[in-house]
This record gives sequence, C-alpha cells and structure tokens, in this order.
Amino acid sequence: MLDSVFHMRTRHLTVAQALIEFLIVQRTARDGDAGQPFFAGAFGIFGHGNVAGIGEALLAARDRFRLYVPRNEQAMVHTAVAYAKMRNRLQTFACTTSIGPGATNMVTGAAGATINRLPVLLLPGDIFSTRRAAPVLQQLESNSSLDQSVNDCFKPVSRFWDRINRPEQLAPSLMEAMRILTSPADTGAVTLAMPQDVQAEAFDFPDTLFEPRTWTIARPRPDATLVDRAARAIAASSRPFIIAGGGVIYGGACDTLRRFVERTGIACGETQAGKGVLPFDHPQAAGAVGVTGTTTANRLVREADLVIVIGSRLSDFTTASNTAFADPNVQFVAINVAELDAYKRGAIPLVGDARATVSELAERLASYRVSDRYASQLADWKAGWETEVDRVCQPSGRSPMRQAEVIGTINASLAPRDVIVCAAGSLPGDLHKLWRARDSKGYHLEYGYSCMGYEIAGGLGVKLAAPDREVVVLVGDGSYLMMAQEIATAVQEGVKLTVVLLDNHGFSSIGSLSASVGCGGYATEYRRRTESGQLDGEYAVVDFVANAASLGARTACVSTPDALAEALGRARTSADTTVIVVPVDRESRVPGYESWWDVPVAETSTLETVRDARVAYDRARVRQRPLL
Ligand SMILES: Cc1ncc(C[n+]2csc(CCOP(=O)(O)OP(=O)(O)O)c2C)c(N)n1
Ligand SMILES: [Mg+2]
Repeated sequence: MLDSVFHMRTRHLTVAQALIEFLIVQRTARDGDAGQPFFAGAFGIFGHGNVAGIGEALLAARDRFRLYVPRNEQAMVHTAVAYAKMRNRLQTFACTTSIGPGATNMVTGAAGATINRLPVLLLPGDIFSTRRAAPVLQQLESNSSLDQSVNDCFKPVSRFWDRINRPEQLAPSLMEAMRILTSPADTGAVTLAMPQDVQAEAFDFPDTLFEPRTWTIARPRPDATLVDRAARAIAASSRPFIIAGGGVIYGGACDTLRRFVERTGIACGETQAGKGVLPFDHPQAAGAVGVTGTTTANRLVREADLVIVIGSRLSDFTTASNTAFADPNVQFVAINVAELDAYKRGAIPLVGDARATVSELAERLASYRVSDRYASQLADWKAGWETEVDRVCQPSGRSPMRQAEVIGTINASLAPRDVIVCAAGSLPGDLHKLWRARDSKGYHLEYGYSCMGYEIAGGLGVKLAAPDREVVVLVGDGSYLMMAQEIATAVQEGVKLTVVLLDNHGFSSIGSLSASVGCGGYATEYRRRTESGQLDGEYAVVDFVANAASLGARTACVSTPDALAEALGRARTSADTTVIVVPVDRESRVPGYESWWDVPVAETSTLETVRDARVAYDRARVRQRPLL
C-alpha cells in the first residue's frame, strides 16, 4: 500500500503481527563481527489477554520465530535471562503472557533481570484500551484512576516501561525498547504492556519498521584525563587489588584483563558474576572476594591502598557490607559502562567498556610492576587457600555427606567447559569460595537477586544458549520446591539438564543466619506441626526422586562421593535430563573466611541469645566504613 505525501510504503498488520515481525529482524553486532539475531525466539503462556493477538501473530510466524512453552511465567523470564547472561547480553528472548496473574508472575523475573543488568523483553497482556468491556476478567479496579492495571507493578523493576494504547505508539516504543535492551549501561527488563484489544487491531505500519536493523554494541571509551589520573594513582600504589565483576565477562574483557594482571602482577578477586574471569590456578587469581570470599582475596582487599573495580556494582556481598577495605587511605578506580557504578565509593570514574578501558590503562602502566614482597605474599596465600579447599572438600566417610564434599566431587567430575548453575541458599556462598572455575562461562550464578527458583529455569536457558556444553544445575531442596516444574519443559524440548538436588530438609542457609542473629534457626526446617502448636515434629519428607521422575527426568539418589561421581558420569553420557538427589548434612557448613555481612540484630529482646548476638553485632559494626 502507498501512503500519501511521503509515498511511504506500509503493511496492513495487527499490532501484534507488527510487533513480532519487528522482533524477528532485530540483530546485534560487536567489534564489526557478523552479529546475530537479538531475539532467539519467544517464551509464552497464553490466556485471554494474548491468545488472539500475540498468539495469532506467533502462530503465523511459527516457522520463522520459535515459541517455547514453559510451565510458569516467572520461570520463563529466568530462562530468558539466563540465556542472555550466557550469550553475554548479545541475545535474549521475548516473553508473552496473558493479563492479570500471568503478567504479574513475571514481576520477580523482571526484577532479577534489571538487578543483574541482563536484557529481556516482557510483553504482558493488558486490559482493554477502549475500556468497552471493563472490568475484564482479572482486571484490577481502582477508585482513583481508570488508567491503571496490574502491569504498573513492572515500572520500578523495568529499565523501560510503556503501554501501547494505540497502534501509532508501537514503532517509537519498539525503538526505545531496543535502545535500552542493547545498551550495556542501561540494559535490564523492558516491559511493553499490550492491551488485548490493541494487540488485535489492524493498522498501516510503515515498511521501514520491518527493515532488518543491527544494533551495534558499543565499547565506549573513558575520559582521557581521568584515565591519566587513574594510571598515576595505580602507579603510585604499593598494594593494588582488582575486583572483577560480571561486566568483565559480558564485555569480553577476560583476556585483556589477564594480560594486564600478568604484566603488572596485580592480584584479581572475583565477585559472583565475575567468577571465572581468570582460571582458579592463574598466579594472579585471588579467588572470590567479600562475604563469601577466600582468605587470599579478603586479606589483599583489606590491606589494599588502591582498589580497581571493573564491571561490578559493589553489592554488600562484595564489600563485606563496607568492612572489606581497612586501609584508612584506600582509593578506588572504577571501570564501568554505567555511570551509576563508576562513581561509587568516590572512585576515579572511568565510564567505559571494560576491555577498551583496561587496554588504555595498560598502555599507561607499561613499566608498573608490584613488589616482590607483594608477589610472594600472594603466592603464599594462594597456596594456603588451595590446601584449605582440599581439606574442606575431602570425603568425610560420613552419611549424610557434607555439602562441601558434594561440591568437591562435582567439581572433580566436570570438564572445564561444563557449566554449573546456581542461585540461592547455602550453595552460592560455598561455590563462590570452593569452586575451581576453569572457563569464564563455566560458573553461572544468579546472585544479584539470589532468587530461589532460578536454578532449573536458568539451567534451561544456559543449555539453550550453549547446547555444546554440559549443564549441571545445583539446587537446594527449598529452591527445588519453589520451582521444579521447568524439568517438564526441558524434557518436552529435549534439552538435557543434569540437576543435583541437595536435600537438607529446608533452609540450611537461613537456619545458620537465624542462629547467628540469636533466633536459633526458627522456622527454617521442614518439620510437621505437633500438638505443641509448633513446627517441631518429624521432618516433612518429600520424595524428590518420585517428584522428579513424575516430571519426566531420569533419577538417582546417592549417598557417597563415589556414587555421586558415578551418577554424574551416567548423566553425562545420557541424552536425557537427570535429577540426582543427594541427602546432605544440614549442620556441616563451610566457614566464612575473614569477612562479615551486615544483618541487623534486634536491639532489644526477651531472648538472651538475641541479646548476645546484638553485642557481637555492635562489635562487628565498628569495622564498617562510611565510604562515599
Ligand atoms: C524467592 C526467594 N524467597 C526467599 C529467599 C530467602 N532465602 C534465601 S536462601 C533460602 C533458603 C534456601 O533453601 P534451600 O534451597 O533448601 O537451600 P539451603 O539453604 O538449604 O542450602 C531462603 C528462604 C530467596 N532468596 N528467594
Ligand atoms: Mg535446603
């Protein structure tokens, strides 16, 4: 069709059809490479809010745009986000839901995406724009406004939010959505709420909307004056330390950083998202830093006179709630694409891409090298740490097994490129400390939101993104019970996962935290209610083997390291999804290593244990520093 004055060619499509046609032709590219489609397809669960609009459009495009059908809307966002993380933010999925509960089920996933700075496009259905049938099934009504729906909940957890009330709004909104999704600094969840009547409405969309578009993932350079200043500060430092976060991996800066630390000798600690930046046995790899850090990294960061933060948002787990940096004159240099992060802790802010910025610093520090004393101290502490890992992970011969021996056994059974996936509970801390990462994409932890339920759904996204790698999901029994159903999706798709489920009858992590705040582990075990009125009876046992089998997985239940290694070997050679259930001892925990986490303890209490905990808390807080 030919439109008036500008002779603009148009296509007569529904809003939903135009949306899907647009998504199909969006691409990303970086460093002049050939690039890839930005959307690997869509995840969707249909209801009256999307079946006729976006559902029809996806049906019409089914040979060009793959639709995956998960079992839960929150889970599908985790899957999409895990995929995006595995693909270094160069690709993701769109997620479509009905209106109401289907939509709000995605809110948790959206928060996880935005907090972890990972792109995902959310397309919740929305109430009638025309309001002609209001209130529609599942519509939230308000006394104060008709311009409100449950989708307004997405606003604070989205980097960009819009509601498409007219077909004309679609094109500008999609362009903004793509700008944000592909921006390394601003990416996160993007929500386009799609009223169900508008989805089905036809309109003459300009042909230009459907032209293939490649979004270049930029490598912004920092300000030259600030790079000079940062280089001078580093050159003048005697005990520098690097904190590497997820931005190093997403920016493809691992090799550049490795060469930089090899040349300068500066030790490098890793956040959860940054673990794997260096292989664990690299001479400059200090390992995990912060609350769940190694002695090596925590001592180095404590003594550091200059901390170079690269691609990290410096959460409390990394800064040990601001107790990690003990040198009174410690200075910070922060490299980050996001201004928000680069300015934290009064750092010399190098707002730029990790790879480009580290290269520029390296050029200016060609003659800088740490002292021999620093180097030998690092080597000594590293050797001591490896001995500690061996000690903690060695088989105990006890039953049930300790979690650390399970981790040690899995680590020894996996090949360097295999991926472990985890998110919440006591496992992330133990893995951060103990796991010997040998590949920058081999350690996949969602610890920005630490969302129980991410593990299996996330594992599915990792495997979709990296079908050539073995993917092993580690999940606690609590997390499994929140969201195990995506095993059925994995089976349906023929996407193979190996899930290791550690059963300790509830929340071991929160149990120990509860004890540390004087609350004795209250309500953190799955126990039956007794006549006392309390949850202090027998364990409320779940047959996890039967549960996983019912979802279509192969199963095993093991109680020794040898049996676990054998089950992992069988899972590796199998084409099917396997769930290996491992009972673990809830009380044998991996200790903390010279760090602290701020969890406020009740200032007044009838319980003596709480009062004691408060005394210890007040004492520990003295080390907290008001770093701006
Ligand atoms: C969705 C969600 N709810 C609650 C929490 C708080 N939380 C963190 S860990 C945890 C317990 C996890 O239990 P499990 O998966 O069995 O792991 P374990 O602590 O036993 O290692 C809870 C309740 C959370 N992180 N995510
Ligand atoms: Mg548990």
